[in-house]
Parts: sequence; C-alpha cells; structure tokens
Amino acid sequence: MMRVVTLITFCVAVTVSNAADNEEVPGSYILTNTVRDVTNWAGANVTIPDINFTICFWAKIDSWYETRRSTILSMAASAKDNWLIFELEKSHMVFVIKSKYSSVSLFETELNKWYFYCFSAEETLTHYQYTLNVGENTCNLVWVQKFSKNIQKQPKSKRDYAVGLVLFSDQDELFGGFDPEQVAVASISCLNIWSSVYQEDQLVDFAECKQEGDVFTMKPGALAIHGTITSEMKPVADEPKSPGKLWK
Ligand SMILES: [Ca+2]
Repeated sequence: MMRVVTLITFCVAVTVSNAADNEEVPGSYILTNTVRDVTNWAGANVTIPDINFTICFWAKIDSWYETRRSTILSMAASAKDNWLIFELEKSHMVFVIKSKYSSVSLFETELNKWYFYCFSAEETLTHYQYTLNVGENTCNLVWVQKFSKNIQKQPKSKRDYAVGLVLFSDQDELFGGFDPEQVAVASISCLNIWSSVYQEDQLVDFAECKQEGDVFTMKPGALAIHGTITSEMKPVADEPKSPGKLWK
C-alpha cells in the first residue's frame, strides 16, 4: 500500500522560509545528537497503556555505525526490560515489543533524510495487531505500510506501564546501561504518543505535527537532556490544534 499525500504546511513553509532547502525540518522542536557517546541522551518518565496506543515521530539518521543499530528510542519498564525499542540499520528497522516480540521491517534508510514513523498496537477480539507505517519526504509525503502483524492475545487484564523513555540510546537498565555502539547520531522531531489507534488518514495528519499526543509530546521541558544533545525551536504558524479522530 503506497500513497502520496501533500503536506500543505511543509510545502508552504519551504517556499517561504528557504527555497534552496528542499526538505524543511518537520515539527517545531528538534533534538539532535552529533556524537556517538553514552553521555548523550534525552529521557522522560512516561505512563503508557500496554495495548491500544500509537507512537509517531520524524527521525533522520546522520551517520551509521559499522556493525550495530542506531537506537532512536527505547522504553524500559525495569532493568533489562525492552518494553519498546526502535532501532535503525541501513536496510531495515527493528522493533522490540515488551521483550518478547521483535520484528524486522525491510526498507532502505537514506542518511540525512527525514522519515515519519508511526507504530500502533491495537487490541482486536482475538489478537494484538502491530502496524508500522513510514512516510518519506516532508513535502509530498510518500506513505507506505511497512509492517503488519498480529500475535495471539494474552489472557490478562489491561494496565498502564510506567516506563523510562530514552531517545538516542538503548537502555540496559532504567535510564542507563547505555552502549556507545547503539547510540544514534540522528535528529528526532514531532514525537508523540497517543492512547488510541487511528485510521491512516489521521496518521498522515499527524505528520504535519500540529497535534499533541495525550500520553506524551516532545516539547521543551518534556525530556531531560544530557550531554551535548542540542535542541532547536522553530517558530510555528499560530493555528489551533484539533483533536484526533478516533478510529474506535
Ligand atoms: Ca543494549
């Protein structure tokens, strides 16, 4: 499934602000790590439902480590607990869900290019449905479903998890146990987490970065920033936010 969607906001912004730059940085608040160093990370405590959630973000990789994956984001509920991890390699993306289930989504990631990643975990009557969509191009978004899988539902009551959210590094312990080979030299923007699952049209809207997640939204003060991670704040058009359309 592939769709091309014009993101009007970005296209206008590029024309007005910098015509020479054909890929405007998405979002208004951008974190960047330029050094593969374990002291460079950003973290926050987040409470997230164990199912029926959506996480979306724009990310751009600036260099690859030869042998290891670049960790964009890791969530840990306790030591050695890979609650949710997004790691990138040149030819694929790996995500790990609650330490038990990991999968690989094949696609080519270009250096210095922004991609919009949206991952959702949905409960159906009998299964948990995991879906990853990836958008390319900040103007004329090319939107492709890269991964869709369901696994057998576990008979248990739903609950919320208190997790440590870390950007740019992989947690082998809560907010620590970082490995320099797993550090991402990258930029991240427009990271939001919602406690709902959405239709594809809504996910495309999220790529415009006008809506905030009800679970978490990356904005100044939301994360503790360590080491030489830099933050960039861009002025945004003064437009009212609209609530997301619920799928269910
Ligand atoms: Ca590790």
